[in-house]
Parts: sequence; C-alpha cells; structure tokens
Amino acid sequence: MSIWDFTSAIVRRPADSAIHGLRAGDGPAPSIAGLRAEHEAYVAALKEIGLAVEILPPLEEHPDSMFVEDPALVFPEGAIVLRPGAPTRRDEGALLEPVLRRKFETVLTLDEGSADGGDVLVTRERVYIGRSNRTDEAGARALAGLLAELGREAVIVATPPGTLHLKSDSALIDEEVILATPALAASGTFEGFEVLITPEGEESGANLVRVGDSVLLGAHWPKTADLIAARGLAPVPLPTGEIARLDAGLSCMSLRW
Ligand code: CIR
Repeated sequence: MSIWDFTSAIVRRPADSAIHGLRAGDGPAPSIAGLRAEHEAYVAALKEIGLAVEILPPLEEHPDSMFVEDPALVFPEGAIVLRPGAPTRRDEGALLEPVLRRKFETVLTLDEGSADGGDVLVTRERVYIGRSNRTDEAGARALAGLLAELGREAVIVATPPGTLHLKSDSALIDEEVILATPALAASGTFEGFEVLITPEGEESGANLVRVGDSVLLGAHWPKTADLIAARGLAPVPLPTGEIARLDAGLSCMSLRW
C-alpha cells in the first residue's frame, strides 16, 4: 500500500469569519462565497477520488479553522494533536481532539513549544519538520519525540525565510520525488530525493496534494499540471484564488489517512 492510498479525510466548513483569517500581506480579503465554493470543490474532488469525507461544522470563533491540517497530524498508526504557532489558532488542536479520538485508538498531544501541520512533510522513510514562524525549535523537538512513539523517524529542517510553512514550498509527488520552490530546493533539505523545481511563475503551485494517483493542484498552474501528468499522475485542477488570499493552499484543507 502506498502512502497516498487514503480512504478517509476530515475537513471543516469555512465559518463566516474565515474572511478575517490570518494573512501576511495586505492584499484584498477573500469573499465568503468564494471560500465556500473553493471548499466545496475540494470536498467534491476528495469524494470523487473515493475518500470518505467527514465534514465538521464551521467555528465562528476560529477564522482559520477550515485549515484543519495545521492543528493535527494523522497516520494509519495514530494521530497527534498539535499546538499551532499563531496565538489565534492555538485552541484549534483541542477542538479537533474529540473528533480524532473517535477515529484513532492512539492520539498523542504536543504539549511543548508550537508546531503547525503545514510544516510537516511525510515521506515513506521519515517525517520532515520545518522550523518556521509557526513551528519553533521546542515544538519541533517535542514533535519528533511523539513521532518516534508512532515509529516514525523525524528530521528538523529550515523553512526558507518569508515562507509560511514548509509545505507552502514543497510536496511529495512520488516516493522519491519532491516538488519544491527554487528557494527550498537550493537549501539542500531534500538530499537523496529527485527534486523537481516549480515551473517559473508557478512557485505557489508547490502546495499540491497527491491522493491515490490523482494530484489536486491550483487551476491556475498549467505548467505544474503538465509536469504532474508527465509523471503519469492525474492532475485535478481546483480553484484556489480565494484561499490563496489567506496564504493557504490545498494540502491544508484536509487531514487524510
Ligand atoms: C494561517 O495563516 O494560518 C492561515 N490563514 C492559512 C493556513 C494555511 N495552512 C497551511 O498552509 N498548512
């Protein structure tokens, strides 16, 4: 079984407050209709691929809670409740915990430092944890300890300056193949992998997500879609213009296992 043979996913509907989610720049805010439409298209794509998707209700008090990948990690062998680094997101882990306990026998909890799931890239051999503005050294080390409890080896790496999360700049597209932005590729983080560089002008397309032999990616990255197709995978282009206004991409809208 490959690491992309997911059967289940958890997502959370965007709250009305999602338009006030965190964003580093001062560009226009997204529209709620746009966020909902992108979320619905994403859920439909996961279902079409065959996943059983549990859709959690919106949380008005938590504008960024539709990005469920940041407060938790899930593996076939168990889940980890994280401590997101942004103060406004800190409680999102605790809110997901009861859901995870229903689905996983083993649920571990990070209780030191901070770590966001967006900074965690899982490969067959090891788990890469990117230090970032959201994931600090204490959180990364404690998380590596929890991953060891699940039998997973972790390595702590640097995320390029100005990048929100490690996976804003990278994705695993095959067992030994990583798609990365030029900045992350140049860091040498993924030595031993074949590293494909994002096509020029499509750096934000690095945040894509493989599910089975399909790859969900932003509809406005045609050269990236060609690159994926050339690897024998099926690109599934999805609208991402509104979530991009919240610095988000496709991996962060679900937990998959
Ligand atoms: C945030 O800044 O936390 C949200 N507006 C976006 C989170 C995106 N998550 C991700 O890339 N894993």
